[in-house]
Amino acid sequence: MTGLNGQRMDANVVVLGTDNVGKSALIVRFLTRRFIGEYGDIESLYTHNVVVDGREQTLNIWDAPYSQQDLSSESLMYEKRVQWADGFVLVYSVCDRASFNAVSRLIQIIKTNKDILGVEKMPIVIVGNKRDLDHRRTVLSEEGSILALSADCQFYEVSAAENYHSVLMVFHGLVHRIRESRVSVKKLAGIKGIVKSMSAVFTRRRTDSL
Ligand SMILES: Nc1nc2c(ncn2[C@@H]2O[C@H](COP(=O)(O)OP(=O)(O)OP(=O)(O)O)[C@@H](O)[C@H]2O)c(=O)[nH]1
Ligand SMILES: [Mg+2]
Repeated sequence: MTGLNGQRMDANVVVLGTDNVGKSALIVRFLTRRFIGEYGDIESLYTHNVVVDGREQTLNIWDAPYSQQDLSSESLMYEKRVQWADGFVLVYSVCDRASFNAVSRLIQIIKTNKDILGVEKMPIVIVGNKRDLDHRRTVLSEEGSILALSADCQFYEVSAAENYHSVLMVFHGLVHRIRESRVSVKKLAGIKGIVKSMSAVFTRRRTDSL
């Protein structure tokens, strides 16, 4: 879908993370404001409209159960997903250290793939879910912040089970990032255009003086 000025109005979001971290819970909370407890493992694609900074935004959200995420970088399925995406939500559980480690690996894979595609800065939001289970916490908030800082991503700790607002912030944050990245892609294209026309001027001068 494109807007009046040719700008795309929708954005594709992929939600990734290991088994049982609450990816589906997070998405369903965002879409319905509710927490229903059990979500099954059906791969789903949702479309949802949000208003961010007074502007409407259509989000296409891909929920892939971990069992169906083949994240080896050679896999065709994975490549398709990265190419389709305008932004990522990477979810771990604050009570699951392995799920946190997996997020670091995902960031590396996404960045490598998007570099190949020539994307400057990929919009990524890191989410530490299940913050209500503080007594079972094995990943500190600070660890999430440090990872986000070092990878230039946004970071939120949330509880899909207990809170709607923080989940809303995750998706709003991602929309901000996606809009920023579109502006910078445009700017880059603009700069390339200027460089091209300038070098055309210089080339002409050189031939003129011959
Ligand atoms: N206490 C608590 N439990 C949660 C939270 N979010 C999800 N859960 C529970 O964690 C379990 C897994 O949630 P899902 O949303 O199915 O996890 P998933 O990441 O989609 O898992 P797969 O689809 O199997 O990859 C469910 O039993 C949820 O009820 C949370 O914020 N707090
Ligand atoms: Mg799921």
